[in-house]
Amino acid sequence: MATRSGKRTFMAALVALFGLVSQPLWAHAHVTDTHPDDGAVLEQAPARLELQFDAPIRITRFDVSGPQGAVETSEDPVGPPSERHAAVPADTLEAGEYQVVWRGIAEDGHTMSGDYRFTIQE
Ligand SMILES: [Cu+2]
Repeated sequence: MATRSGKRTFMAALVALFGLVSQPLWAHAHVTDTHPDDGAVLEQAPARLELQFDAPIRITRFDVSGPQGAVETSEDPVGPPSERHAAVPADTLEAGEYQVVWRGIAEDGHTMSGDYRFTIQE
C-alpha cells in the first residue's frame, strides 16, 4: 500500500475528510429576506426596515438614506449577532427613493455587505 498512488489516495482522502470536518460550525450567512423587498414600490411608508439572514450575523453598519439624505432610525440594528435585524425610522418616511446599505460579520468571520432600495409613492 506504500505505493505512490496509494499515498496520493490517502492524502486525497485526508484532504476530503478535513474538508468535511472543517465544514463551518460557524456558518456563512446569506440574506433570506429584506423589508421592504428590494425594488419594492410602496403606497405607504414602512414602519420598520428589516434584514433577515439564514444564520446569525453581527451588523456593523445599517445606513438608510432617502430624498433628504441620511434617515435617523430610533432602533439601531448594530448589536449582538442575530438572524433578524430591524431599524425603525425616527419619523414617518416621506415619498421618494430610499436605500439601505448594510455591513456585517458572519459567525465564520466573513465580512458581508449589501444594499437594497425601495420607493414610497407620492
Ligand atoms: Cu463565510
